[in-house]
Amino acid sequence: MLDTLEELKTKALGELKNLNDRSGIEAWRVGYLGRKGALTKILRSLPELAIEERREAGSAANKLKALLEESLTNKQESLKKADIERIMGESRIDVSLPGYPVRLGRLHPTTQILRETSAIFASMGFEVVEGPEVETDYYNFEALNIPRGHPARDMWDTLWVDYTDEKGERPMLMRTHTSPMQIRFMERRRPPIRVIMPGKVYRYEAIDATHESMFYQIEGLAVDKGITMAHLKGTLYEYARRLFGQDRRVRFRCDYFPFVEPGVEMAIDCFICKGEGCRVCKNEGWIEILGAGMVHPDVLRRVDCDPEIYTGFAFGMGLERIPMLKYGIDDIRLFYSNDLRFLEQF
Ligand code: FA5
Repeated sequence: MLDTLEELKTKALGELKNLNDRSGIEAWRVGYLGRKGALTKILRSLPELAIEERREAGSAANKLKALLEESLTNKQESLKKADIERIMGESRIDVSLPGYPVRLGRLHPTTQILRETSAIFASMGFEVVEGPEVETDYYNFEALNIPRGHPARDMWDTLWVDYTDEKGERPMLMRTHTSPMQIRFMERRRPPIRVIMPGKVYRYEAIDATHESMFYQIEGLAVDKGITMAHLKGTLYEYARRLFGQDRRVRFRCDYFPFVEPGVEMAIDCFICKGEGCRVCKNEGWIEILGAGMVHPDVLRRVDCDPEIYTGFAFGMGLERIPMLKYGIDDIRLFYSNDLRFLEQF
């Protein structure tokens, strides 16, 4: 019996040594240690042996069982380790390498200027309010002294919303300026009023270096007792100085807008040619950035505000023109064409 056990040991360990796959190892286990395995059979036959032989053979068989079980565990462990090494080698994971840097986004130049502008006006006591981009004819034109058929409608090439009301008219449009917010705000609030109202506006426009069909405006409105043109000029001078520095020149000239009287336009000297004339300023030396004026008495009356008691100023500024001036950007089309080479400079 001892010889049989010795033979079994040599055979089993020899076979196990050459095995390299899980199914082979499992077959080996079943063959030697399973319910009908070779060693199990020997262990079961021990009671048939004579008492002397049984003791010796029993001890040897149990030792062999322990040896085979331990060898099996070792083999399984080394196989697992080899598997891990193979996977690590294949996918080349080096956990000690630093990770990829996270690319941080940044604020769009329009957003940056909008925030800077809002902060400057806020420091002068103006609040910030937003309004709808799809407007009615009433707020965009009628309430601003521009009735149907008025030639001033030609100043704003309008994108109309494809909607017809019961009277067969098209009353909805994409707002062409932020001025409708003057009416919306004054309908709800009594003077004293100091507010800026930024947002997108839309025009059916021939696009060039300084004209887009979608751009931002900031509307400003101040209504109170005793507001004069001097307040308008002082406020806008202060804004220009804070944003562009003391040496920038500012020009006010008479202009016409039906909802202000008198009306002006404000321009800043061209940053490219320093006033000598170039493509960007269309050889004028100046770039117009806003329209402004004293709120028309009829506009005040329309919102139940007595023009004998209250006066006010309003302005509407093209927002993209501000970073163009500040950073020397010579084409407005760069703002919304999503070119990272441009956007990453801000
Ligand atoms: C208006 O839109 C008036 N609502 C401004 C106003 C408000 C006047 C309050 C009086 C009182 P205008 O069409 O000129 O005005 O536009 C105002 C500014 O928007 C311009 O000075 C210019 O800076 C900018 N702007 C106009 N058209 C474009 C365009 N196509 N692309 C980019 N900016 C533009």
